Amino acid sequence: MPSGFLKTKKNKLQMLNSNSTNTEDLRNYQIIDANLDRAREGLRVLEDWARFGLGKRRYVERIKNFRQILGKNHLEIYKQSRNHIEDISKGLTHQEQINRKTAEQIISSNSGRVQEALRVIEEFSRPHNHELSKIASEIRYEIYTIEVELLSLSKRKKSEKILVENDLYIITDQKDNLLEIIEEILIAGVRIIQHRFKTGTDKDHLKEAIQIKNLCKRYNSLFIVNDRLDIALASDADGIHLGQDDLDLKTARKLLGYSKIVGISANNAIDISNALKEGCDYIGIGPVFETTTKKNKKPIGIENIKTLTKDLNIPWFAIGGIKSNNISNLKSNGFKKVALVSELMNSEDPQEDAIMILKKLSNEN
Ligand code: TZP
Ligand code: MG
Repeated sequence: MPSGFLKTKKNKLQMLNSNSTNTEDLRNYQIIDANLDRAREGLRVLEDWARFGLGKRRYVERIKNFRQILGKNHLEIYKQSRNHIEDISKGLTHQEQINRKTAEQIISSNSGRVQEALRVIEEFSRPHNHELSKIASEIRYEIYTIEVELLSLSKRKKSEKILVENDLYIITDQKDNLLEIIEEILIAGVRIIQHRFKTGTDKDHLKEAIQIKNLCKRYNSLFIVNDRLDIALASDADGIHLGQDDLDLKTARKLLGYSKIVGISANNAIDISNALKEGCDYIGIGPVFETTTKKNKKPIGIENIKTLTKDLNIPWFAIGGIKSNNISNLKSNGFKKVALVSELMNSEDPQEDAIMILKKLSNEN
């Protein structure tokens, strides 16, 4: 078949089925064959991360579907062209491949691999297999979105791990030397900080939030903003903490995206159940005891909290009136995680006190 042959629909089909394929066609088919394999391999990496790394069935199903569509379109003529020209670049690796260590790097590079392969398929199949070209283009666009979503979910997974692995959650109060206090607490080993502010200007809050966020980042710690979604977004916080009168969880998720965690304050069975249904990442329950930080909130007490948290299987933090000297009592009642404001914010030596509290929370004592 001469090159530049006018390809009517009938002729295209004939070409796909005939044995009289010319050299240019064979080259194109070989390229498509290699790239279909490449795309499916990359998709398999993304699928397995969605499955085993994230446990996200929805993504597993979507990605598997793409693999199957590409598999069905991997025609015999493409496979038969596999060895048309010897592949002189076989086994070639790049330093970048060796440097890939984190799940995020693997997701990014394999999404890129899939996108590139699909683009090649799109170009080289266009003249003879318009259907495949269109499929490649459609899947490529979907992979752009899936890449972003998988990366966000992976980031959130990291934050969730910090929530699970750490038992001390520190909330800020307005202090002149707040940054110093926070750094001391971070040095002590605290890995979760919530920035809480009730008075002052937004400008100052944002400035301070960014400073705390940078500190937290340096110490691989979570930075969560209380109440304010705008400040959380602008400071690129790891998440937000919402009370029952704040923005609802669904709206917060919609605006924050998949990468951020959302914590909820709940102190009764209905609020806890709603928070769980809507997919919050952790719950703050309290006040356990009377507290001057939230004067008009009636304590709910240890026994009530025990009942409320009996079947709770996400991280939860008891809050309200918790001090270094009542932690062992809470621990003996089965409480594992606590959140504190005044105990460390008003401490003479926040670092030393944080170390002591961390010790009490661990099983060392
Ligand atoms: N939510 C319930 S009690 C409380 C909040 C924010 C305040 C806890 O402060 P403190 O000083 O640790 O008692
Ligand atoms: Mg609030």
